[in-house]
Amino acid sequence: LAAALTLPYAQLRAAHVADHQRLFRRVTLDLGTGAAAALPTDERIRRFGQQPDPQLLALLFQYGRYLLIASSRPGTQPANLQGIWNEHVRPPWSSNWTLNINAQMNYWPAEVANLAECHAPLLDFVGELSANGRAIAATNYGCRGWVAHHNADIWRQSAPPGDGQFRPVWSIWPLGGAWLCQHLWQHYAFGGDSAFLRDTAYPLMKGAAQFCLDWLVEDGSGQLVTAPSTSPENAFRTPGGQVADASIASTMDMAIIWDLFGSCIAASRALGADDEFRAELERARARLYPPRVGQAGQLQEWFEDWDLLAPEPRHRHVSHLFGLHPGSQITRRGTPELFAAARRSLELRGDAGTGWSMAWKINFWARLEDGDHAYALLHTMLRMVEPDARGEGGGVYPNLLDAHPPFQIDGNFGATAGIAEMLLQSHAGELHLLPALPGAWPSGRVTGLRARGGFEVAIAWRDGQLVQASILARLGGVCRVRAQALLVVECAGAAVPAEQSADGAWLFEARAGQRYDLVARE
Ligand code: FUC
Repeated sequence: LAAALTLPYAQLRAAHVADHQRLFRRVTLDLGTGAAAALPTDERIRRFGQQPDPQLLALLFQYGRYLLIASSRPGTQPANLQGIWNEHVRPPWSSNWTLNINAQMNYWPAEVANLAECHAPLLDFVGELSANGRAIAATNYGCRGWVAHHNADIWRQSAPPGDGQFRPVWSIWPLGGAWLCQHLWQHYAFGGDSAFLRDTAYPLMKGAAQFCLDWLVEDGSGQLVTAPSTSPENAFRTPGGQVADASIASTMDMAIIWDLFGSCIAASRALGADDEFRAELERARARLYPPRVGQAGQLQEWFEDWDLLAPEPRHRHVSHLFGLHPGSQITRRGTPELFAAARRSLELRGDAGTGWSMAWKINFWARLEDGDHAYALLHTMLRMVEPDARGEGGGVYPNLLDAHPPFQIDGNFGATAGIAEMLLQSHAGELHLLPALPGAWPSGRVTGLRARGGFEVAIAWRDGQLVQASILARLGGVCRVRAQALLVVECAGAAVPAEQSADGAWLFEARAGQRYDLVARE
């Protein structure tokens, strides 16, 4: 503040605006507009659904980007449950970082919505957390590597919360660090910074993977399971009627470990290092207890098919679908049976929930390529919540901040990520343009979204059809694109040879630094 006071107001403001715009203007989203856009935000939220107001969703998307720009910059703390907007002396859940969904959700938009430098505080946090995490892994578990549990704070505490008094649903969940490692790998997957991968990300990912290797045990049939194991914050009921928290091999445990081992394998390959450890991970990954389809056609949440007996069938956490999002184990074209089962699980869970729960479901429905259902959730999420409301019904406050309730910022970030996911996906080894476009957005345009592999993408559509896209290849290499339309690829006005794969994707060779225009063939 002392430094700020030395500058005249106009100069300070100009510096602030320039700093903000440098990041903010990288992405534009136009979903159309209407008369409602001239109204104050609270009135627009109240009227949403009664008169068309697509711009309010573009605003919600950009608001999440604004909040990340304003609260998470290199050298700051990562965005926590209330971000820098906490108003309480004793805030809900201590304004901490909850690691079984909330802190990660805050950073889902960082890479895709072109704010990679705003990811830095979380990436640093992982390194800091691993220091305590190493001691906890050795002391509590006798395991190598590092571990973090359900909750962390400004002192980077990584021990199980609850002083031995909490229910297992909170205290027995040693996968928080492993999940956080996904962010390290994704930062590399989007941006391709090999020095970051070698010096920062891989050592931390390896440490988390070492913990998991030591934590896994054989189940008697040669498969590897976690034990004891919980599915964040949810309980189950056995056919005998016993309600309990802890079992073995919850689907989420196994999916996080599958994801972490996979990214460690890919990282060590990209670095050309650590062959022996890679082989160890490959052997273990093949033996992980796999995801299962239960009697209702659902993806099982538990080791046994207990989902239909659950005491809370509509529980806000949807942990067992980690492999659908933010993981990539379950994809439409790669694992059609599990993909259908994930859809069934989501139907059984329903749409209602806290703010972040609805935001996660937007991302799930986008991955399920059901734009209309994702849109329906956006609509539900724009339910106005009065500032003093309590309870489970999420929505937004008059200023668009997410209501848990009370206020929790994760739902804002999750909604931004979800809208991006409706327009562009890149988790399945290809750029999927408009994978989940809802009927409510017939025409529009987005620019500046990022995709894994170092691509930056702009897309324009009309009457629900892709018209044109532009792909800037920052790193180069084979670019694999999926779109509803047949594509013509050009670079600087000249045709680029593109071939179509058996399953309908388009492939062309991209050179680093070049921009490619993709035009839908009439
Ligand atoms: C988890 C969630 C709650 C809340 C809290 C901060 O415990 O289950 O809904 O988001 O974190």
